[in-house]
Amino acid sequence: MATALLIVDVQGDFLPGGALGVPDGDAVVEPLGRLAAAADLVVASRDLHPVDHVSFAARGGPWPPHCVTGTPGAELHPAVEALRPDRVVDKAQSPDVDAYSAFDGTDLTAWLRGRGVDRLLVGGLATDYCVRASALDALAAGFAVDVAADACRAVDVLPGDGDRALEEVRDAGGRVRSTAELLAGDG
Ligand code: VGL
Ligand code: ZN
Repeated sequence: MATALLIVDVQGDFLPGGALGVPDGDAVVEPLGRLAAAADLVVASRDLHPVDHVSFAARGGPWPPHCVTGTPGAELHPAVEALRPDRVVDKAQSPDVDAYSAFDGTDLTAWLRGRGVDRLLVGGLATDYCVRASALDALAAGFAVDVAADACRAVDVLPGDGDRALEEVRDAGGRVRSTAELLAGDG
């Protein structure tokens, strides 16, 4: 069986200086590169919204406009592009529906199963939203899940949101490890 790295939403608007920049968000890129080299497959997800998306403040949603299709903020970090992901999975493209999980409304489960994947390493942005939702959905779908804590960063709208998200992943049967631990193969 195979292990895939899932790189969650490492896009311009979630990086420092972006519309919804995650503090220190660019720090995830280096550990993700090391994990990619150790994984059998690499999948990158993208949050990809139409201009009138329901999650935007103009429609009463919680967020400023971000990751609008065709804008630089929607593009993957160049270092993630350079990893040449085996699959890029887009989500939350419908104007009236939001989706935090890379599995929500996509064919990702079937795509992974079709390639013999039984285990996912997960990192990216943001810990408390799309990493959390993707890891929980992966566990619910029956994959073994290791979140690389140092390869994630949180929005932390409320202080501690990121840590609480990792605790939820643990409670659901996932593991939270450092990139170094995952590469050493312990735990
Ligand atoms: C995300 C907020 C809004 C994420 C996406 O990728 O974590 N966060 N849309
Ligand atoms: Zn979004």
